[in-house]
Parts: sequence; C-alpha cells; structure tokens
Amino acid sequence: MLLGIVLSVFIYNMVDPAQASARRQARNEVTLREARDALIGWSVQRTSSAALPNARPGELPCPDMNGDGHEDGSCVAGALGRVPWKTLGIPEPRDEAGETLWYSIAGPFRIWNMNSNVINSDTSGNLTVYQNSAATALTTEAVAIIFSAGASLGTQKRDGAVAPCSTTGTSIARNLCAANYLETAATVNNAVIGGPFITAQPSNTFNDKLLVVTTTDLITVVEQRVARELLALLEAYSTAPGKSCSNNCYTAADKDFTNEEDDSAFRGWLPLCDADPDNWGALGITLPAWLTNNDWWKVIYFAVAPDKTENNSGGTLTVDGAPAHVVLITPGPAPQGAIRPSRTIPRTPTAPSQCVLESPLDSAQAKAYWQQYLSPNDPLNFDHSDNTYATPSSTAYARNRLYVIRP
Ligand SMILES: [Ca+2]
Ligand SMILES: [Ca+2]
Ligand SMILES: [Ca+2]
Ligand SMILES: [Ca+2]
Repeated sequence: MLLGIVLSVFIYNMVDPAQASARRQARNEVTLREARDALIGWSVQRTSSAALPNARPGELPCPDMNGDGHEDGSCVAGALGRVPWKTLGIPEPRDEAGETLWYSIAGPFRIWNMNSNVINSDTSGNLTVYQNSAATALTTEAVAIIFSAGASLGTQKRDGAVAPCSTTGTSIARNLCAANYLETAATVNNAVIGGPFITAQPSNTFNDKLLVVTTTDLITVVEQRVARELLALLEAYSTAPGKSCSNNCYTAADKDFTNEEDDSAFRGWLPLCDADPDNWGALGITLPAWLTNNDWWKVIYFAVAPDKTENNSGGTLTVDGAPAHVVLITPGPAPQGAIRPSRTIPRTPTAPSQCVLESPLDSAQAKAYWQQYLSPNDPLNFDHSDNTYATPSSTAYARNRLYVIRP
C-alpha cells in the first residue's frame, strides 16, 4: 500500500508539475509562518529576571550571523542573518531549496543593551518593504522580515570559503554572506543591511520570498500579555491583607499624567509609581522591572469603580451595562506614521520608573491625550467622562481591546 502511495504521488507530481510546485510553495509559506510565530512567541514571554534584568516583552532576538543557530549577542539595526532557531527552540527552519531562513530585525525592537528606548504600544518598527517596485511600499514599519532565500542564482556561491561580502563590506565565509542568498528586484537589494527590502515575482535573477512581521502582528500579542499581568497585579492589590481600606479596594486612578494616584479619580492612568491608599511595595507587591521601565502606564487606559476605591462611594462602574470593578483598555499599535502623545509629552524627571513631579495635564489635556488612544467608534469609552464603558466594536486585529475585572 505504501509503495502504491509513493508511486501515485510520484506519478501525480510527474503529470502535474504545477500542482507539485504549488504544494512546495505552500510548505514554504508554512515554514515562514512557523518562524514568525516562534519569534513572536519568544518576544511575548520575555521577562526581567536576575540574570536578564532589562529583558522585556516585545523585544526580538538578534539574527544568527555566525551560523551556529543562536542569536548573536548584539546586532545593528536592520542586521541580516539566519533565524536563530536554537534560541527560539524550534527545528531548523529550511525553505523549499533547503536553505535556513534569513531574518532582519528593526532597531527599535532589539534588546536593551543595544536599544534602551522603551518598548510598548507606541513603539513601531521602521523597516521598509516594497512590493514589486520601489514606488509601492507594503509597509514602512516592519518589526522584522523573514526571508526564504531559495536556490542560488547567478554568481551566488554558498560554500564556506572566505571571500569579500558586499553585505558586510568585509571578507567572510560565503555561506554567511547575505548577498549569496538574497537578490535585487526593481533596483532594491534585499542583501543590504537595514533595507529597504522588496517582495516581487520570481524571475531568473530574483527568487526571495518574504514574510513581513508588522508592528501590529507583534504589539497586539504583547499587549495581551501585559494586560493580563496588570489584571493580576490589580487583583493582588485588591486582596492584599493589611490594606488601608475595608472594602477590598483598588487604587484610584492617576488623572493628570503624574503616575501618582489622585484621590477620587476613577479613570485615566494606572498609578504604577504611587498607588493609594497603599503603594504597591507596602502591600508586598513587586512590579516587574520591565513594566515600569517601558512606560506601559502611559499607554494602557485604567478605570476603577468608585465604590471599589478607598472612598467606597461615588457610584459603580459598568461595562456593556453590567457591573465591573476595573477596566483596562489596550490601545493597539499607533496607526502607520502616527506619533501618539506618550512619545511627545516631555516629562520630568525622565527616568522611566519615577513619578512625574512637574507639569501635570489639566482635565482637557488628559481627555485629549486619551482620545489619541481610544477609538471614536466606541463613544462610551471615548468620552473619558463617566463610569460607563463598552467592549470595543471593531473586529480589526489592530484595535482597542478591553479587559475587565467583574464582581
Ligand atoms: Ca549566532
Ligand atoms: Ca534568493
Ligand atoms: Ca496624579
Ligand atoms: Ca464612558
């Protein structure tokens, strides 16, 4: 029977090479997607620890530039190397020509020792990918690109001999030189560090296949992890023994972008720097270093039921008409090209984990701030003026998402 299957597959491929080619392409696309999912999975679970005090969700591993399967400890923005499959813990990802997938990383998503800028919902990738011609940009905000290099073309040589490499401008082993794997289409050369890159129809001189990892692909999943951790911290706050309230209260909100709680404030920022009636540390709650170091408090909306604060009065909170204790709204990535206010409002002091001591926003400025993050299609949320909220109406992948603690 096995022989029969083998024979029929063989004959099938012989009589229909177009279908066989389509199947190889489909397998190639699956391999690319699996590598993308592994990169995103690695990134989402990054967390600070004693060994890696600055590790944070959202950062990506450097490409593997020396061919050992492991990420190289440092990399330039837009570096070109293999997918670091050993670091990701996946089988070696090979394309339809048997080549290990290549990978380029956007500077803003590199790890802390090369990139001490924050990574949160307002961080965008900055790699450009063209489609068919340099006139049409597929995106200018890719966080990573995964390449299937395909079989060698033209003068490409892939042995281990050391030779000049146009990608690095140095002499390296030919099988580590991107120019021996990636080509030019419509004057755009995929073997140039930092790009721009191009996806185009295969030809005699070009056979690269690209999978673009967008800011939305990565940020959407990272936000979900961050929101879950914030909910757990808020639950821990509510149930902590010895708190200075008798109603399992939560902290009230920060209404003016100081990162400090304001009494009787029920919506705005989550005061990670100074909660009230008790601060986090006083309740034995340790905030993860990555959370404070990456300014997540600036981009995630927080609302709390007035009767679940130390006041124990002032009304209830509702989501979709039903009672709630706490609401978080993650904004989703900024629309392409948009710079949202967490990145533009100057603050003093500038250390990310410190309270902001000067220049609080007034109520109109606070509303304008949040209206850059909340969708106007959800008027119950967008109003930023009462204790009623609703599940966001959009079904887009990049969108506001609402998280709630119910009674
Ligand atoms: Ca390596
Ligand atoms: Ca190629
Ligand atoms: Ca405040
Ligand atoms: Ca409302």
